[in-house]
Amino acid sequence: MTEAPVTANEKQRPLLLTLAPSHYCERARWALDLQGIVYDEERLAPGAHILRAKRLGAPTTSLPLLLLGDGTLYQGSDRILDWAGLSGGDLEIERRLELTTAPLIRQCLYAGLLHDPQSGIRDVLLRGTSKRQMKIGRLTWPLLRRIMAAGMNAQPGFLPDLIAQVERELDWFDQVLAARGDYLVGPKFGRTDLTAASLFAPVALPQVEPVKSISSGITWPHSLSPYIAKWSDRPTLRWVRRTYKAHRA
Ligand SMILES: N[C@@H](CCC(=O)N[C@@H](CS)C(=O)NCC(=O)O)C(=O)O
Repeated sequence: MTEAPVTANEKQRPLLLTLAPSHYCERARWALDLQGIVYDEERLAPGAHILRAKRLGAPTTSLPLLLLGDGTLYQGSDRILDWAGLSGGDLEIERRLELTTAPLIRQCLYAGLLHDPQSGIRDVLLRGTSKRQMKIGRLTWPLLRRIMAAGMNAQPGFLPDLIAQVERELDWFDQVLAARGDYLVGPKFGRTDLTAASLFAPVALPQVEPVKSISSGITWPHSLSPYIAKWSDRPTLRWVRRTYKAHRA
């Protein structure tokens, strides 16, 4: 079989490196899609991402990373949004979402998911990665899951407090929406809407691609399922699903 010729253009496509279910990675992915930027995505398994980021010379190991054809590297969803030309957001709202709301949501969900062998989170984290990473990820999962839980301080004992803190973030954002309406800044969909919708997506569960496929197969543990159900009707999460439906397709 002859290989299809690779054009210079294809060679130079930006490469987005992700941990697929990460909401920060979804934020970057959505921004590139919204701006019509053609890129490739490389999904990495937790653990394997550390080697990849270090080899690329990234300052830290966190994803998303965006690698341009000329070797320029952008780390962090915020910088990737800037590079993609998404400007004009509300800095204060985005900062709270990025630095407080999103880490809390992640810590809370992983405090339940990583400790329940039936949750399906292992397969969600490994889906779409290379065969080798998938194999190593499965073999090392008992250790990997403990390292992840320790790294995020995601322990089941913290769940009552984490749930209360997530509820405070939902209270805050319900109020933001009540004050601003469906578009947070200006008359149309923009950077802050995209940021809020993507960072709340893990609890809003929009049934829109690519989030739908990436997160499929999750079974919520009993420690979380009543809250996921209860939160679902909150204005914030209804807005997230509406926003995904209207703007993510
Ligand atoms: N503020 C960063 C946060 C990125 C972040 O926390 N990424 C997580 C995934 S949700 C990560 O890569 N964790 C693994 C690590 O730091 O090695 C952003 O907006 O990109």
